[in-house]
Amino acid sequence: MSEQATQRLINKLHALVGPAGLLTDAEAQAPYLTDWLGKWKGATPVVVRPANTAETAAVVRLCSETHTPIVTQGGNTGMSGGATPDASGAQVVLSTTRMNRVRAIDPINNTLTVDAGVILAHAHDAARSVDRFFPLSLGAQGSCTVGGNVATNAGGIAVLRYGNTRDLVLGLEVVLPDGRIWHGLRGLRKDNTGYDLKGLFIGSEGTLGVITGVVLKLFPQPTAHATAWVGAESLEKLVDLLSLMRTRCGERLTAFEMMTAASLQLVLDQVTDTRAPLAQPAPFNALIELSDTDEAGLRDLLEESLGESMAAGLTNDVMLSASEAQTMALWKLREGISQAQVRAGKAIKHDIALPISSLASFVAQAGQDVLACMPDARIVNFGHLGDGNLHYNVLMPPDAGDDALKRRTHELNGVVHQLVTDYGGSISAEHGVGQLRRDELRLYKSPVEMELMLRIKQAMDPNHLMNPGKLL
Ligand code: FAD
Ligand code: 2HG
Ligand code: ZN
Repeated sequence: MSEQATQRLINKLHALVGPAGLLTDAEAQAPYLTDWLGKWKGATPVVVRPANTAETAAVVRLCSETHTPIVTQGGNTGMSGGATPDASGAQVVLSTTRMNRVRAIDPINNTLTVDAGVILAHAHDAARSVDRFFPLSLGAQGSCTVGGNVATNAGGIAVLRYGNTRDLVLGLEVVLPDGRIWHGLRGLRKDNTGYDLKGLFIGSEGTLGVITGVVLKLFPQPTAHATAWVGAESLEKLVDLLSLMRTRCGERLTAFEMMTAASLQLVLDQVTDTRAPLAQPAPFNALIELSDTDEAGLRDLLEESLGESMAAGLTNDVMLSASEAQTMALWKLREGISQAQVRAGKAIKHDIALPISSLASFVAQAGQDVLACMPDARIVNFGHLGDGNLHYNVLMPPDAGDDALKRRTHELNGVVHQLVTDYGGSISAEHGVGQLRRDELRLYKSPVEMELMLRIKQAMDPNHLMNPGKLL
């Protein structure tokens, strides 16, 4: 874009959103031009921050008329580079962070309607204010937005009980690529009036439109929790324990998170104020949580189930949390892994999903294949075992340069993702495709699936202005 064209665009945007809605200064723009991991960097003529849906529609219409590409950004906590503009300097960043109103709460219908820029933790607070519960829970909940959660179909630690974001959304309001607004903010549990349009936008990573409003499903507030940390000798045993816990505890089993000894050690080394929960380190660990609206028998159920698992030889060490402070300390160990990895150096990340029954066999084979390819690899394997979702990350030696990282990323991705595919898994479980997996996607999805996705994109965004270079 020429300098004059850029200035004309900025002037017109200024007329639409006012000075509070525009960032043109390099220092003010900086946080919007790189991601949480510091992996991607981009440039933009302007960060535009509309205050509401009408302003968003006007901005998108202007961008459509001027053929200006848009990168929508929420809390910028994504891990696949989806919210970072490219380096061309031609892509406008549209930040949703000023759209942060709770629009309506209906405790009878069990729904919460929010602007897309509402921070996830604020959605939790809003639900709690009417004695209801919104279950989506992830380490970034203090800064990610509900719109970003929908756009990435975020998962997190309660999917086992409540499902992914897709299962928690009843309605959407979306500004389409030509600036029209789709008013789909329905709070209905049943609505068979044709194609599931909202389903198209969930997980679309900003490539089909800008989500501006969301109707979320609410649940009864669980008032009782029982939490334990367990150690196991093998992943097979942990998977069997998961099965036992599901059979014994049913819906009360809310979280079943796994981390290897190496993942736990990383947190203990890198995050202050943490200590090992078990006296003897175990090769595989699980953080297990039960929850219910009724305290009666919950702790006993956890204790009895874990007693049974010890008798069956599935676990060799168990620590039951005795207080809320202890529970928080256990969760700090689990949630501290991402930050600990960043401190420990460069990591080659794999966010993969497998059938739960194949996890142990996959991990055994992947360990051999990765070490054969990179003998000095430090595998940091952890994740949401209850959903079959592993964060199978590989830490690079501290002295590895950018070229080595690039080469090894390519090799390791090939090894890990081919094995994932052989086991019937997914190479992108919960973080989204973004820039990270875009080129690999076409290697692992069938030509039919790719063609259908491209046709949908072409039909909805024929000028390819919504988040170009991401996902497809
Ligand atoms: P952004 O990062 O701003 O954007 C992500 C993508 O969504 C981009 O493609 C962007 O264009 C698009 N987008 C954002 N808002 C909109 C909108 N309103 N309309 C259209 N498109 C939009 N993820 C999990 O799934 N599970 C986890 O357990 C988890 N844990 C995390 C822990 C940490 C410490 C961190 C840093 C991240 C974690 N994440 C996790 C990843 C991240 O938090 C989620 O992907 C989250 O949903 C992103 O929300 P956001 O608002 O930050 O989106
Ligand atoms: C988690 O489960 C997040 O903690 C982040 O999804 C995973 O850092 C990662 O690889
Ligand atoms: Zn995760």
